Amino acid sequence: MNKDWIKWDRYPSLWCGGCGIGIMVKYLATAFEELGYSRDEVVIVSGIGCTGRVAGYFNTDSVHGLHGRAVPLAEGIKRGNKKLKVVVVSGDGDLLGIGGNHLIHTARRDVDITVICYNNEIYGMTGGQMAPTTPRDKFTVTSPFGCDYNPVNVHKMISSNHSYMFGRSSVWHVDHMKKVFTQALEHKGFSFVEVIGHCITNNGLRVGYKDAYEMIMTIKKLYKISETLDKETDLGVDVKWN
Ligand SMILES: Cc1ncc(C[n+]2csc(CCOP(=O)(O)OP(=O)(O)O)c2C)c(N)n1
Ligand code: SF4
Ligand SMILES: [Mg+2]
Repeated sequence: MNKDWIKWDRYPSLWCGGCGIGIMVKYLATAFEELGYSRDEVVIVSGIGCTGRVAGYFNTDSVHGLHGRAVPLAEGIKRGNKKLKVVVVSGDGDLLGIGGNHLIHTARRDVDITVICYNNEIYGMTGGQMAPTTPRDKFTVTSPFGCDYNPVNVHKMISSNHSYMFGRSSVWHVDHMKKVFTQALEHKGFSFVEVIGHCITNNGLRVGYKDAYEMIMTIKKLYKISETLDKETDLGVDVKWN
């Protein structure tokens, strides 16, 4: 990775040791570099949350926006200057909970931006509460007997329009993650990448995981790279053109 993409003077980062957000940042920076993008043409937009702090670490123009509003902010930037590559990086709570309505409509309008969602299946920054992405029966601090509801179907949320790209990868499958980022960034039209990750501090340790390694190994075991995205544990890409 070309180190110019990251504001190294801000490290060590505020993320906990063992958190997967930094892994995602590394492979996104590598994807930018391998695609030959210049730092002047990339804008990173984030909402609020641990993942929302990503905007502050990229050595590009970036905006750390309001909670749930990263997507409309990014849409405005893109509509103002179509030459820019506008990339949203934010959390599942931010993009799919409070910001869910914006996401549905920006995707429907096929705005040419890329949205990258770090899905740790909880609200990390505020203490590990159950989120719309929390799988049924999963334990969190606010679902001590297991979550009673089905999680949102992210793939379906963004596919109202007949043109989109949806990709899912994980913090364990790093080469795959970089490939999916590359494909999403080059996609003409709306693209969304769900990165399956983990939160060790406010979820893992509180619900019985020993450490981050154990959480990442659980992701490795559960998620498989697949030709289709039939199951929510399939990693891969679905591209539709008009
Ligand atoms: C309008 C508003 N409501 C609630 C909050 C509190 N809040 C801060 S971060 C957050 C959740 C973030 O969760 P997620 O997007 O999944 O990010 P993570 O920390 O898990 O990376 C919430 C509810 C806020 N900052 N602003
Ligand atoms: S609280 Fe969780 S999501 Fe936030 S930085 Fe720490 S491990 Fe990562
Ligand atoms: Mg989260």
